[in-house]
Amino acid sequence: MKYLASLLLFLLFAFCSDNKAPEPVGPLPSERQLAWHDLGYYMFVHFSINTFTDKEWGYGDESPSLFNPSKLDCRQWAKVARDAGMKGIVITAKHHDGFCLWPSKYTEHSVKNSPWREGKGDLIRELRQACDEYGLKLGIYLSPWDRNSSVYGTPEYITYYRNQLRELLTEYGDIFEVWFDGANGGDGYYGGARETRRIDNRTYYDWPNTIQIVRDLQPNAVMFSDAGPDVRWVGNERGIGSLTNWCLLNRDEMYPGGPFAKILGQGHEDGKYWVPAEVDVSIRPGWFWHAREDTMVKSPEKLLDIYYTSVGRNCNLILNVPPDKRGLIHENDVKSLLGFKALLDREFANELARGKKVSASDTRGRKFSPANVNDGNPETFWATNDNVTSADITIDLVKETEVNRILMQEYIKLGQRVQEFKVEALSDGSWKEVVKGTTIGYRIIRKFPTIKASKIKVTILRSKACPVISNIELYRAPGD
Ligand code: FUL
Repeated sequence: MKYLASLLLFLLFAFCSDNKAPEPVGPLPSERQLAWHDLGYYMFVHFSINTFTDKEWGYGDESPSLFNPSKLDCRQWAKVARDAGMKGIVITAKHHDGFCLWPSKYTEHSVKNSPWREGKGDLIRELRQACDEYGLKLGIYLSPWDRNSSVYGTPEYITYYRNQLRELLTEYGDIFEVWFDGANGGDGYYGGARETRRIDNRTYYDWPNTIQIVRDLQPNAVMFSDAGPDVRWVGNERGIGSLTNWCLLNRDEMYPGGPFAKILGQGHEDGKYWVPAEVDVSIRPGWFWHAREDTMVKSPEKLLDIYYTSVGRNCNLILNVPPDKRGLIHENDVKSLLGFKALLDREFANELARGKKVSASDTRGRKFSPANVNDGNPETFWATNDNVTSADITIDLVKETEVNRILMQEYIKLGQRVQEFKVEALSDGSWKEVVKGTTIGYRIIRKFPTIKASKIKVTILRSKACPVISNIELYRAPGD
């Protein structure tokens, strides 16, 4: 009897330790950040008075009567976004010129004094409805810099800014992202003063209290700025994420508009907070629509390159598509976006790893089996024992198969861990290195020249703690 009890205890212990998940390695993503990671790719819309004045930065003295789109149709924007595979739209509710796309109670400088819909229009409401119809999330950009406001530069402006933020966060349903731009202060109309006003980026906006308003009113929204708090700028507007890309950042050392481009790309390996990078880039040279740029829309192939250097580098992609004077996304942009979506579908049509036999040099226990990396379930993962920070995992493709892409994901709920890895292919009887890399994080997708491989081996060379890999996919994309 005593013997039986000890045996049961032993078995129970063995079973439990076998199935004990690794301890997390902080910092960790919040729920709202996890939901954001899953979005991957969404639309940015720059549309305002600049669309009608052919400018990128309005001075702030533009008459609202200039805002008069003849065929504005947010449903067209949403349909294009949905058809292009995007998950949401972030709109410039107010750009630096201060003109508001919704009838704000706090200013006359808005659509309510424009001829559009005879001053009764509310573009944010129309976009909300269109997003709902097409299953998209809605985000807002509210420029902190306001070249129209007479009180910009004084404490009164902060109250004005927060009042507007409250309007946007209470009257338009769920907001998934709030975009705080880094461009700040300089010359402007400022209610007729027509002067230069400088502010101290670090202190003027009193960000902690503004951030709290967003948390209180939209707890599920992430906030973007150069320095987070939830999502950081990637440091350039060319569509390029860094190959080494930690989702971690010592954001206390940073502030919007500061000189941090390189750090923003790479993040901090030992950063104190989870603040992943977002790549913002425009489909045209400018952020706003200009007739002369109708022929300069990025090609589907260029957009695919950008997808690889953003979504493929552990970033989200916010792709700007500026509607024209009619209030419609121009035909050339639509064509390019749909062409890009077709390329994307072709690129990832042929997944080769799913269900194939997988083995690893070390495994923590049954629950964390290597087979978890290709079961299609993002909640299961392969993990090694605690003391093992270097290990390999091999997918057996059975027969020699052409491969040229690999997608990998860490199970980031337990933190970002991998510091260095390589990928090899067993081809013609020998192992050939096809990719060398540093970080993985939420997701990376790497290209390599097409190779005929019977096995693909991923070796984690260095990791902060035992590696925790939730997904590996292999593709044979068209072309080389
Ligand atoms: C910049 C702004 O100054 C541009 O006009 C644009 O809105 C871009 C996304 O961010 O900082």
